Parts: sequence; structure tokens; C-alpha cells
Amino acid sequence: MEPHRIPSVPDSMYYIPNFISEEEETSILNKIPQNHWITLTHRRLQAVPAKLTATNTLITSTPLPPYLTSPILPRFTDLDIFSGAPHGVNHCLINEYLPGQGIMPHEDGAAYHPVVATVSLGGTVVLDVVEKGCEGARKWRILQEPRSLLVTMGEAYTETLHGIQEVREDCDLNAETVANWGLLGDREVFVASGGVNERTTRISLTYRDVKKVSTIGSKIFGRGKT
Ligand SMILES: O=C(O)CCC(=O)C(=O)O
Repeated sequence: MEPHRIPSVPDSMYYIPNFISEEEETSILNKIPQNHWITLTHRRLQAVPAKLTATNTLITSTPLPPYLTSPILPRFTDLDIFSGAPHGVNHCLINEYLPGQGIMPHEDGAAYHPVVATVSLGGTVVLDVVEKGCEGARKWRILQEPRSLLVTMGEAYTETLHGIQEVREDCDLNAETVANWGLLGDREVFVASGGVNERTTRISLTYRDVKKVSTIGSKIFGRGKT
């Protein structure tokens, strides 16, 4: 992963452009079930295989569906991304953002093993990362291109917040303002546009390992239904 490390951010964030191909991106987008969306005020989402409970437990007997695992999870294994996680990867949040939509700065927290891997589909977006707490905290901008992978772990996971501004354009994108500029797949797009990214619909797949897992509840619910 060393060649993919984003310089200047806390240890460790990694960016890999073209992690999946255009064909793989289209195939995943076509397989996302359209009747499972939960609509929030500023985006819509699907928690797969299930939402966590109030005690941050994943209650399920269903693994991630094949369209979310192949070809992505074997590539995580090749890169050793979740090698220290108790269950490997057992959860994926699918977020959809229309132009002008975003997500408030937040941390992913202790419910998960402290590694998150995000695959971007569709549009390009800037993820804002900010040090927790103190005034005058350091900030970074991470540009996420379609089909890219962003991995956050270690201090970057525990000591920073991340969010996406609710704007229709990301502006002022250049080598000085974008932390992963040198790692981008196609910088020329942003040079040609004068440093502007016009937002289009973006879907992100955020893969994690939920620490607390139970299959008991789902077995009881399953039996109850039959
Ligand atoms: O869409 C993204 O890249 C960020 C998603 C996110 O922050 C989250 O799922 O917690």
C-alpha cells in the first residue's frame, strides 16, 4: 500500500485510482436494489446486510451479496487491507448523493474495526478531513474520483472527522489544495476545468468490519416468519 499513501494527512490514508474498471462500476450500479433505499434529508442509503442496533451490533445471518463482494473483496485481501479485522469485512453502507448533497463531519467510531475502505461510483467529490477537537485544527481535502478506493485507518481513523460539503461544485482544486493530487488517476480533468468539479450523482460503498455480531436475533425472526 505504501505507493498509495496520501502525504501530509495523519497515518494512514491511502488512495488508489481505477481500483475497479468501468465495466465493473456499471455492473455494480445496475445491481444495487432500487427498493431498499432509506431516504434521509440530505442523501439516501442502504445498510447491507442490515442496520446496526442501538448497541452497535450487527444482527444477521446473511452475508454481503455477491455484487458487493466480487471483485472488490479479493482485491482488499490482495492489498492486506482488512487482515487485522476480526471478521474480515462484514458490512457495507451504500450512500447516494445528488449534486448539492453531502454528509456532516463525523467519525465512524468504535462500532467498527478501525479501517474503512470506500469505493466511489459515478461522480467525483471532495471529502473534507479535519483533526478532531482543537481550534485551528488541520484540514485536508481528498478528491475521490469514480472507481477509486480510499482507505482510512490508524490515527486517521481515530483522530479525524470526515464530511462532504453540500455544494454543487467543488472549487479551487489543485496541487496545493488537494492532499492526494499526486495520486489522482487523471489530474488533467481538473486542470482543464480551472480547478472545478461539477458534482453529478455519486454512490459510495463504504466497507467495514462491525466488531459485535450476532446471528441469534435473525434466526429467531426468521423462524417467526415461517
Ligand atoms: O460517501 C462517502 O465517501 C463518505 C461516507 C461516510 O462518511 C460514511 O459512510 O460514514
